[in-house]
Amino acid sequence: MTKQKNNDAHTFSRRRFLGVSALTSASAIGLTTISLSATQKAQAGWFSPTELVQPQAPDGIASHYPAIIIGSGYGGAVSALRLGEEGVQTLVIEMGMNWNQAASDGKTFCTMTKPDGRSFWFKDRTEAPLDTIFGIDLVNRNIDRYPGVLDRMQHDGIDVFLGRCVGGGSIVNGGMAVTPKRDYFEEILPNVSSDDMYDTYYPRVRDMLNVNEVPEDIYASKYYRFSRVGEKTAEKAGFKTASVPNVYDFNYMRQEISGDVEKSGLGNEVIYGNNAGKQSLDRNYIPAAIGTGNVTLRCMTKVTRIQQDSNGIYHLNLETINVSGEVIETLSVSCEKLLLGAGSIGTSELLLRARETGDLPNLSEEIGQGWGNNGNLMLARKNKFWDYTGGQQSGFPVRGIDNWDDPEFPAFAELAPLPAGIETYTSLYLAITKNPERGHIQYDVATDSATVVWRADQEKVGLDIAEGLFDKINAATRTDYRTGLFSNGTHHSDPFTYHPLGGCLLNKATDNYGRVNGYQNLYVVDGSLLPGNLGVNPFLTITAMAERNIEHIIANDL
Ligand code: FAE
Repeated sequence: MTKQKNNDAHTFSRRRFLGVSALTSASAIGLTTISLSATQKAQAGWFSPTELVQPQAPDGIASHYPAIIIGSGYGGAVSALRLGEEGVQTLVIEMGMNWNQAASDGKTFCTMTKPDGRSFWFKDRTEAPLDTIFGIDLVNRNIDRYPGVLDRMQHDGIDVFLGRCVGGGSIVNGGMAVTPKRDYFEEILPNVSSDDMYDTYYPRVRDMLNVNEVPEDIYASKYYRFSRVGEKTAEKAGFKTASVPNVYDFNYMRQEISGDVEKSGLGNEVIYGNNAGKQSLDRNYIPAAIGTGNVTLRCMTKVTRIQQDSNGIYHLNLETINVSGEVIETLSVSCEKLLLGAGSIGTSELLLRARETGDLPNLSEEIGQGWGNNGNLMLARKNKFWDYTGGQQSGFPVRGIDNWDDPEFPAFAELAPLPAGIETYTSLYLAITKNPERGHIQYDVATDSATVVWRADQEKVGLDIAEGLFDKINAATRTDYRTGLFSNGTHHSDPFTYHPLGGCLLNKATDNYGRVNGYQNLYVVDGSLLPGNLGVNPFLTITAMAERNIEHIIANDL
């Protein structure tokens, strides 16, 4: 084991640089295994090539690792970097693609207005959360089946959107990096020191993810008129608004406005990936992890089964697919420490399958419980004609209506863009309501997959809160709701979430640091640890919690 922990900025940026070049060159020649070559490691001077654990084929992986991480989203990426810095040879397994190569149009990712196969995970047609503009079918398109970045999973009573690629949700999300209110954090996670989180881990991850706030000059531009109108109408009804920090680089956006660079955040590049200004995980944690020389990433490879032998070693079955979705290789790998970062649903599915099929029979009944949609729903209002919102809008939200502390209609409602290219006089909101309802995830033997169970009456609790709030805005501004955006003919979305949370709750299915009850050396590191409603968008908390937990695990379990 070769320790390389060194957090200084120079070392970090050198590792990140090496990792980015490894990701880019692997993407260029279609490799699914990405790590620093022995030559790069030797050139970097960190250790001699003879220290390599096992020789690897150009696109192969070793059969055994001290640590394996499933999933390359926030929880997986943080854990990979910290284990790599500690000198632990670690394999990260990711079912989605590594997106580091421009296609024939010169772009890595496609836009929301001209989607193609790069947008969705093996679908024939896009399934965007908004279906129509004024009832006209202008949003969704037929596409080629391809391992695109975004997935929409239909569950029992709710649809769940997920990132399916190297970087997980960081590639497809809106970049909103919000710290929860401290008193609410203490209420929902009473066993986690809020001093540690608010003084150490939240600041650390804000720094790592390059979180910044929109400067006044950009906010005053036409691209944020929709947001200023949203603030004005909310304030007219007596509501407070709050700044929403983002990982989109606003210095880059300023150059987009001046025309010095091509439009990216201002060019409809959001939920199908962003080609320039967004600081997703493939630009920070993941390349820095690979750059330690101790982390290997295997993409297009799904973990299908987890077993443990009598020596406590974990054995994983893997399937590698090609871009048509055909399985081209089946593999098995083993490890001493197994970390699950496959997201709320992916991690719960793997553990439920292992429990129900008898592979890991000592897993507790808590697996699959406590799932929540973070109170998510979308809703639209009309504005007066003088409150036009603009046909060109930034794709990255920066303000929200903060009504969280209201006992009657508690919600944090983000002022979301609707960059339709034409004037719509519409305010769109992504509301996070304080919905206390919880669903669960169950394993279906017949389909060998997990399903979220969420009832219509559970959804209605959130909708009632949101409508209570927006009824007041409509009354104060003498406006009404907007239909024609959602296929159900109403002014709000059908049950869906961008923020699946829970399924392996901290201090219920695991201990206070994500160690899974019933097994040694088995850890959960992602959003499945967190209670089903955080009050704000979740990735900052998932990342900060992963930093806290892996630090404790490295100090105590290695
Ligand atoms: P996640 O990022 O989902 O990563 C899990 C990874 O595991 C994925 O890459 C999967 O492909 C992979 N995986 C799953 N199963 C397997 C398997 N069996 N084998 C191998 N790999 C597997 O997990 N949050 C915010 O805070 N702010 C926002 O603005 C925001 N906007 C969003 C917009 C959209 C459209 C979506 C979909 C989400 C948004 N989110 C936002 C949510 C956020 O991205 C999400 O909470 C985190 O990405 C979850 O992080 P995890 O590490 O839990």
